Amino acid sequence: MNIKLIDIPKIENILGNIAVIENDVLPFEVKRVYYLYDIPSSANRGGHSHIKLQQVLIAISGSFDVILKDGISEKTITLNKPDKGLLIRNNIWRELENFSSGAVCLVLASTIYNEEDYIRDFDEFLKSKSNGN
Ligand code: T46
Repeated sequence: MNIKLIDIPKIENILGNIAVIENDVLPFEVKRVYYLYDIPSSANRGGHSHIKLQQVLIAISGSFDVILKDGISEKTITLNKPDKGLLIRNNIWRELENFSSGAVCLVLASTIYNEEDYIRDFDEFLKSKSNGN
């Protein structure tokens, strides 16, 4: 599956750590940064794929599960470390669930927001995969 866990370089210190993301850490130029916060533990987010957008998800605080589907296989990745980024390439279905209290999901995205880039229907997603996407 076209996903990867990225190690974010960090400077460790007994007074607290610093994680630094410069352009060479990511395989794309960041065009947008957003974050999900105040998320009820029962929430299911995501439930879509992107046609072109690639992004990296980081659990800046707390933890949550990311369920990934590429039309053939399925993987669940638990994000719970601020120095690990989950790279999700385009044409991968994602669902986010099991948010801990205080979880914050930081997202670094390769494009600005465009609703036309979303596929929000799973059957449509499967159809697009069978068409070679
Ligand atoms: C993803 C997960 C992790 C905007 O207007 N601008 C934005 O940049 C975003 C991200 C969303 N929106 C609007 C669109 C919807 O009306 O906010 C509403 C909720 O967005 P969405 O349903 O896409 O939210 P999530 O949490 O399901 O998904 C978001 C990202 O869209 C998605 O790419 O992977 O976070």
